[in-house]
Amino acid sequence: MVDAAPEVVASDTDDADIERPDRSCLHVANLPVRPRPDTIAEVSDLVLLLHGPNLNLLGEREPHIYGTDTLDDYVAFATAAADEHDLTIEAHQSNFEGELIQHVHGARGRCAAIIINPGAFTHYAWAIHDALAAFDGPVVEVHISNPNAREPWRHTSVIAPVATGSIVGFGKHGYDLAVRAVAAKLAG
Ligand code: DHK
Repeated sequence: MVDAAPEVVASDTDDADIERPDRSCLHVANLPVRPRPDTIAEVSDLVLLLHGPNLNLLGEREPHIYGTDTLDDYVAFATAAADEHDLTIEAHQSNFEGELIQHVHGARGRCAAIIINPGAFTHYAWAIHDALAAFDGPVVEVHISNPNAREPWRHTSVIAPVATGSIVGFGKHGYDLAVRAVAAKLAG
């Protein structure tokens, strides 16, 4: 549930007789209000689980970093956790930014939450950032490794600012934690 926007009232210490322009746009309460994030949760148990580029190679790719579990294993971890919370995982992987964006768009009004490991798109894909910003519901960013402990270019996430929260560095346990975080958020 979104907290009510704090009321901000412009201070008014000048001469009351001076004609002023309409300053209502400075009033935070006048900003458009996005639908409550839990609106869809009331009718859907679907959680979209998205994986970005190269994550189809999990199990073969740099196992010293990403381990030996396959993408199917990760989806299975998430599904097992979701079962415990009466949630349903819908999983997709793509190496294409536009395809991931289409999945995010397709989740609008249909899925209760999104869990996303955007792969390297994490670090520069502003279009995924914007797509997620247009989704009303919890968004959890997950990374198998801890990007902050790796090369400097991985230290920036353009996804984090539009995520409800980020879980990094816990390998497969991150997916379990992500589902639990979503369940807790949806429960209010
Ligand atoms: C996966 C990737 O493919 C990288 O590009 C990210 C992330 C980290 C992960 O740890 O899951 O930098």
